[in-house]
Amino acid sequence: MNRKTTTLFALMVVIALVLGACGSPTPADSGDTAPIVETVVVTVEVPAAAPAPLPVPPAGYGVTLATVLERGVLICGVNSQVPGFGYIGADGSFSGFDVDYCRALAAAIFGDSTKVEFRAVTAAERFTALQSGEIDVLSRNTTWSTVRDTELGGNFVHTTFYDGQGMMVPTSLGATTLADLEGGTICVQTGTTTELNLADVMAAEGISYTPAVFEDADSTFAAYAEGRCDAVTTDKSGLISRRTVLANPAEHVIMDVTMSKEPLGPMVRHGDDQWFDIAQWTVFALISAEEFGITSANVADAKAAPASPEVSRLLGNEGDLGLKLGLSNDWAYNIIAQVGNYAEVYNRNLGPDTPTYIPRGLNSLYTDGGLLYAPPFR
Ligand SMILES: N[C@@H](CCC(=O)N[C@@H](CS)C(=O)NCC(=O)O)C(=O)O
Repeated sequence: MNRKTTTLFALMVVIALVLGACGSPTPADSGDTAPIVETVVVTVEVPAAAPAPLPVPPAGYGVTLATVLERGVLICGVNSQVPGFGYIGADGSFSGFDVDYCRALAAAIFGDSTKVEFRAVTAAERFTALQSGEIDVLSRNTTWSTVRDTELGGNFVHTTFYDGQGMMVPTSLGATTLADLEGGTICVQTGTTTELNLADVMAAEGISYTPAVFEDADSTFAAYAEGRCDAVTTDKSGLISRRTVLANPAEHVIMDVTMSKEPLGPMVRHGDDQWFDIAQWTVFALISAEEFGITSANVADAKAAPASPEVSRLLGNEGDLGLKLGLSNDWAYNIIAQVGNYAEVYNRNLGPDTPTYIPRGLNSLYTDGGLLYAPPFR
């Protein structure tokens, strides 16, 4: 045999059989309680080895980050008609919870939260915009579902807002349950989970109704405001948001009914795991910062004197977590310094001091009874 082999190691297997431990029955008649220890030495011959090659990244890996870096700006698909989540002001500027996620992603990539271009997309056009590469990421009150995750070629990162579908009616209608809408007309937007859930829930409850279907939120809620339908349905967040821009919000009530689960969060294209990781860990950096009590106001102090090794890694003092994502090591520091932590983003857009106030509820940290929980930074 001309193959050069080397004995690399001898594997010593020490098998300790401790009778009576770990549930092993002690023979009743043994009378000997000393553990029996048997040592087996096995010599294994393996080829003089070259180091194992690193796994080859699949085609598509890294393409998105490279494209975004070369372009010098992130293109984020957002809503423009839902105040508090994605809204375009009279001056053309975008604001909202989903919009701030885009800014956080830009801060992670460029160290500059302003290097983002917002592209307003309707419900119906959003997935094509992502698939075609017109946008790098979709951050637009979009529900994570099986078909979107498979057939529509998307990957959802961690949910940023846990929601559920609701129903709004004029207070004067006096309707408090879905059954009260029997025979009525319900305004709903096309290209949404809303449209599909409405059909499911009403069929399951045996309630007949006529859907009035519209292309975007403005036309849906305009029809509702004109009395062309008895009720309007969408995510509760959307109802709370759009009620604030009705002529007289106090004349409309959101029923105490939850028709579905709507986990809303950012979506990226299939096929680029590096980009997915960046989008995903941007969410976790926001949540983690809230868990650690790190805010835009104290992040510089937290970096100068980190309270724990994990904070040190999160803020890029130790380790190379940013480099592993393909970013600089201060990526999370930049997110927190420029955009804030999850609570700051939430409160800026949906907090008690905003017109679109939504109590945190399920969107609280797990330590406060919510569902937000970031994996370890290590
Ligand atoms: N979360 C649901 C519904 C999202 C949705 O598109 N909601 C409407 C009603 S609030 C909306 O945002 N419309 C704004 C627009 O089309 O510009 C989904 O992902 O399908």
